[in-house]
Amino acid sequence: MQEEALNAIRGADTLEALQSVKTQYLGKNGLVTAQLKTLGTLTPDERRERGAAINLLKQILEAATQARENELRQAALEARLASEAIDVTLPGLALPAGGLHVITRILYELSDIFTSLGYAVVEGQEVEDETHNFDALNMPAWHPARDLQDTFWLENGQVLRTHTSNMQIRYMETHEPPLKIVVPGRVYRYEATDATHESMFHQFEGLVVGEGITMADLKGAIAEMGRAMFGKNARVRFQPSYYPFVEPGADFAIWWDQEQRWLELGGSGMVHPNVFRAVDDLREARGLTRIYEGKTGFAFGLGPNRIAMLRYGIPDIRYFYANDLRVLTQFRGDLNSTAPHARAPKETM
Ligand code: FA5
Repeated sequence: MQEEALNAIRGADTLEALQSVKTQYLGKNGLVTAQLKTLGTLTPDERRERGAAINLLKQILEAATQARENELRQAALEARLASEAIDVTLPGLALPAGGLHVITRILYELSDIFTSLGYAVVEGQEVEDETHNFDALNMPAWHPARDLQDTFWLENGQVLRTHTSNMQIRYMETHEPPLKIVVPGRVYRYEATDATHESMFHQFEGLVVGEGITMADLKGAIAEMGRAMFGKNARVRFQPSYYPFVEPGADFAIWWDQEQRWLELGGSGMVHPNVFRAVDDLREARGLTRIYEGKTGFAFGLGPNRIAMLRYGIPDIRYFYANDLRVLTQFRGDLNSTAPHARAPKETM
């Protein structure tokens, strides 16, 4: 019986099977228990001998059952650990990462270029009054640029600024020369949209004022920007142009080597004396010194959307603001490359 029982115990491959083997031999109605019940029919000597033998058998089977149970529990634990094992060397799940908008990147890049040339970065308001958006920029009420078609007027008589040039006036009104600033920002025009025109778009303005500033300084600054944006062989072209707030005025283009053509970027020129006069009037009204008349300076304003369209081959300006992730995620890129711009000190007026 011992051999038979031990085989059954060792052969039990689940805890349930082991339990039924145990019951079969050691249970209340089990085979070993039945043996004990026969002891009463024996002589005292036989009973002692046989009793000891049955007890020994009982102990052996109990020990074997316990050992088998330990084995089965250990195996179950190992199986569970194996099935739940985590491989910490596997690569993690990639979460979708956001990034800076392509226009933001261009504005940061431009800000960084001019910061390295000693310019301060200034941002300002998009809701503006006529004085700062038009009048002080030598654009009196009769000027064609003030045509209602071009401007979003608010009910209170203010406008959504049509260009970042408003910040030329705002900055000079409260700061003394010499000064060098650039102004990235949003502007608005009441225009039908098409592939190259939006009613909301971005501009990047520059203003330098001091003593003896010349057209050569303007060309140097634009050429420097061109080289930094488009490589050291970039060439700059100036063509005469008219803006009421500069004299002389010039549009500038950069030679786009890859495309073998000129890329019209924006307008520029020497700050018009009427602008300095208007700024001094505004300063005087604030109780500040008239300090700008007789100074010299240059200004420029360009469209960063155009840089992005041509640099990345984006055929339609409306893609920039449509929030289509299929477009935007193409410019997630390396955030480190723009980190210094994000850290550059910025004055908000
Ligand atoms: C101006 O806005 C002048 N303030 C620029 C300036 C500043 C001249 C300082 C002289 C001195 P203009 O309207 O040309 O100029 O606009 C400048 C640039 O903004 C254009 O070259 C073009 O790149 C961009 N732009 C103009 N209108 C739109 C539009 N509707 N959608 C997208 N980009 C536009």
